[in-house]
Amino acid sequence: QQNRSHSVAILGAPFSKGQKRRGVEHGPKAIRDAGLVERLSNLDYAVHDFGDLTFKHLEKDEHFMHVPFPRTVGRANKLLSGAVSGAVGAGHTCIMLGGDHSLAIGSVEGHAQQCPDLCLIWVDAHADINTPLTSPSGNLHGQSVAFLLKDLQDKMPEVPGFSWLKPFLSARDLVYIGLRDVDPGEQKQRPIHLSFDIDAFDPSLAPATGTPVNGGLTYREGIYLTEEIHNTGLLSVMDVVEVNPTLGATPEAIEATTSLAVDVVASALGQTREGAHIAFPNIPEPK
Ligand code: 6HN
Ligand code: MN
Ligand code: MN
Ligand code: MN
Repeated sequence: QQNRSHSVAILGAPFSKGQKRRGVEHGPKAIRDAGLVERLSNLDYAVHDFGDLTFKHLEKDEHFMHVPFPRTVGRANKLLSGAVSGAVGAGHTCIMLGGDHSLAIGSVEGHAQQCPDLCLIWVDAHADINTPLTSPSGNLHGQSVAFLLKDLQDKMPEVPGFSWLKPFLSARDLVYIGLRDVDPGEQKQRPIHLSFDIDAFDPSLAPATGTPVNGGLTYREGIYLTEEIHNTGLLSVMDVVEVNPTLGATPEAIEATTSLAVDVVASALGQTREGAHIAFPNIPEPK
C-alpha cells in the first residue's frame, strides 16, 4: 500500500515522570538531532513537526500507594491525548516521540477518539500491564496497558489524575508481537497503533534506555517487524519511547540508540532496505 505524499505529524513529548530515571525527557530532541525529519522528507512525506508539548510538574502530587507523580502523569497524558487526537483528526499519520512509556496512555486514548476501532501493537521487552497493586516498582510506565484495558477495570483502583480516562480497549484488540498465521476471513482492516519501546531491542543495539533487558530483538527482527507493519498500509499512530540519551556509556552508544529510533520510524513509514521504490522515470544515460 502507498503512503507517498501522505502527511506525517511529529509530536515531541519530553516527559519522564512515569519512571524514576531522569534523561528520557531528552528523547525527542535526541531523535530529531539524529535526522528524523530529513529521513522522512526523503521518503516523500510532507512532514509537519508540531514541536514539543509543554508539561507541567505539579508541586502537590503525593504518591498514590507506592505510585509516584500520579497527577502529573495523568495530566500529561490528558494533554498528549488531545494533541494526538488533533493530529490524527487533521489527517496526519502521527509519530509521537517520548519520553517514557506511560505516554502511551494518552497517545492511544487520543488516537481512539478518532479511530475507535484501532488495534494496538505493543513492541517492548516489558508487558507494561501492571496495576498499582501488582507493580513491583510503582512506576506508571510499567502500567500503561492496564489503564487502557476494559478487561482489567475491576482490578484497577481509582488513581488520582486519571478521572478523565475510561478504559476502552479489549484484550483482543492488543498484540504483543508475533502473529504468524492469520486466515483471510480473520483479517481486519483496522487502524494500527504501534507503541514501540526502544528497549525491545537488545541492549547491544539500544543501550541508552532506562530498563534494558538482555536477549532482545536483533536489528533485522526489529526492522522486519516495522516493514511488515508498513506493508499493511494501516499504520495510523506510532509511539517511540524510552530513548534516554543521558544513559549511554559513550557518545557512540547514544548515537546507536537514537539512529536506531530513526531507522524504525523510517521503516514503519516505508523505507525499505533494498531501496525506497521511488522509480527513475528514465534512467539517465551518458551523453
Ligand atoms: N517500560 N515491569 C517493570 C515495572 O516496573 O513495572 C519494568 C517496566 C518497564 C516499563 O520499559 O516501559
Ligand atoms: Mn514499555
Ligand atoms: Mn520496556
Ligand atoms: Mn519491497
